[in-house]
Amino acid sequence: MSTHPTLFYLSMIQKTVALTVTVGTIVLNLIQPVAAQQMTDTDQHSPYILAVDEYVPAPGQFTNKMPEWTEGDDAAAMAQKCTERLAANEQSLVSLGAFGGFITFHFDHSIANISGQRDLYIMGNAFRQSGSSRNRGSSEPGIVMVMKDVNHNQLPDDTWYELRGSCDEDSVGKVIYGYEVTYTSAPMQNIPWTDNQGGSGTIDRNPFNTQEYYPLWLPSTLTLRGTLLPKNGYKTSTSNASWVQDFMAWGYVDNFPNTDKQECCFDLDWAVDPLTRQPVRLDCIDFVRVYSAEQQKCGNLGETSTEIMGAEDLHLEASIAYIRSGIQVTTQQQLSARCYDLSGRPLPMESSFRNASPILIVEGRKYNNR
Ligand SMILES: [Ca+2]
Ligand SMILES: [Ca+2]
Ligand SMILES: [Ca+2]
Repeated sequence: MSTHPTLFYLSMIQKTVALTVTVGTIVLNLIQPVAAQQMTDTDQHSPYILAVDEYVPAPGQFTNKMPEWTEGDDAAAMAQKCTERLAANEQSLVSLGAFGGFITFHFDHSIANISGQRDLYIMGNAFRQSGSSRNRGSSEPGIVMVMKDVNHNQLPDDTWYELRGSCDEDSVGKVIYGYEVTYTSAPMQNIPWTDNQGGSGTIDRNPFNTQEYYPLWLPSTLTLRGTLLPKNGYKTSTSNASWVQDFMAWGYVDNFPNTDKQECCFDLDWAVDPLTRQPVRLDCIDFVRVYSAEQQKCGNLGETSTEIMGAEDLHLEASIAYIRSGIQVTTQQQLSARCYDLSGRPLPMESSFRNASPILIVEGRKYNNR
């Protein structure tokens, strides 16, 4: 788990804001806790990833390599290496390995769910087969999960929701929800796995990547869970080098090329419970997770493993405006129950507040009370 460097979340530490409230001729100096969404204490916000919280790749041919593990690196060091690759639109690749491998990251503000718009752009390294008019080439679909920091502790320890994708609609009966795989370390050998469906297999070594394939900073067995998508890889000839992968129709990371931007953009309206698939209404989110959602091997290409190259809030200004509106509303609501005069006597704030048409000042910004 990484730390949150120099982060200041208005809501998450229950920031205390000094208020000056003028009600008619009465001037009150109040201390009010503000419970709004997450935002760093700066005037300049970035639409790009601020930091990576967790990096738990499954075994794979690019695990320990992208980013590179070096002796002594623990989970926090590996998360920091991912931050260096992804934050501030750096656009270096991070590989998530085989099924279930994941990464969790956050921005310097909550991302609002703007109605009727996609909210989040996530880049991978998918590409279209040259000369093909079909939607196929290299597609290693990863599933997006999102979380709101409901308990305001700056940690991704609340409830994860999944963004549904096209397989929920066009592959009914072929998707396995609640899939679970356990990998076991086998130094410098193929990595064995078993799943909760009675299946088993291996993540195989190849001559192109000669490092250890099991994540070296993690325990020697690793159980990863999620939604398993139907296999999308197949051979186009008898050659083991002729594998391609069909693009899923929509809703996955590392599925379409980044240049097909709309196909790499996600709507928070797609959020569902990961198991029941019941839709969930989210007004904003604080953490994003991407996990590798295939368990397949494609000849010389090896195992399918989602890569991520960065992410972007598609509507930075709208997200910031939403957070600021949350501060205003929450503060006004709390004022009705928490106002006292200068000698400490409770005031019937709600009625006098409305009748006097006061101006509320929060951090130097003025708001009308209507
Ligand atoms: Ca939206
Ligand atoms: Ca939390
Ligand atoms: Ca890829």
